[in-house]
Amino acid sequence: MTYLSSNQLKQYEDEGFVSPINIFSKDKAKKIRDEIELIEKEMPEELEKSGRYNAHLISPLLDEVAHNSKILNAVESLIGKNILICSTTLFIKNPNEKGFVSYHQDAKYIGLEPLNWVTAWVAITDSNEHNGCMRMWSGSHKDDLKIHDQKFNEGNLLTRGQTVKNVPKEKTKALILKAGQMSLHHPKVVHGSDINHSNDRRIGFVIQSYIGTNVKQVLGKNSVQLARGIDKFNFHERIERTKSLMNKNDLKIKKKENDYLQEIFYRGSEKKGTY
Ligand SMILES: O=C(O)CCC(=O)C(=O)O
Repeated sequence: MTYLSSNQLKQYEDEGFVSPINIFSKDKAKKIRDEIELIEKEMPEELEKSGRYNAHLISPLLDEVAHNSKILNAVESLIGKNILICSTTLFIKNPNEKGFVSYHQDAKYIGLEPLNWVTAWVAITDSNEHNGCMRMWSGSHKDDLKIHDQKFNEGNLLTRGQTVKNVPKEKTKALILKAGQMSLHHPKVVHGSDINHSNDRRIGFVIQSYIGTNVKQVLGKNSVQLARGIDKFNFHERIERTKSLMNKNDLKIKKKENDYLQEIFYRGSEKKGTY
């Protein structure tokens, strides 16, 4: 189940995203939140800054999400049946912080080519206009890649504060999700998100991205996990799935992978941001 319907495929084709898609229950989402918060309590710096990447390598519940068959069925509808998991990111916006995401296109800086890949944004808490859900510029994935300013601005949760100018706000759509739902978005769709004005955290676990086995990393190196199918290309090194929470060896692998990501994200940049 949960292969995308023809209406959902049309939404993706026309708008560059499909949302909302039910994945797991609110109770399951709460258990996942508890596991994230346990890691934060036991290892206060582990998920901070560039540590927010690849938490699925140290958390069995996030690993389960990344390999969830409902998500993979939907992803298969878009990129085919041979699927790799290439990095994940926790996008957390705490209340009383000024975190936002400037409008950008993922394909501009992630280095994955060809664009046979898709990002899954999984809501671990509700995500809505009050707490800073993602907004998508509907249809913008049909255009070329746009010029991005690099702003390194305070509060921006993107590495370099990559920003597309003059986004017509009236053409953007809020992706409102309940905890346990997800959205899928195209590598070229312009999207961003505002500040969290609520008094609770907004947590998104983002598989960024699911890539077809034919996709290369052209800016550096990423290791991957096989999520489904077969990989006859073998472009990437493989990482084992975690078997236990905060396992010492997994923590080392996560660190190594995140160092690779820093090289990709800051390639050619004179300055380095927070993430
Ligand atoms: O979580 C957010 O607000 C933005 C996430 C994002 O930009 C992405 O998933 O590509």
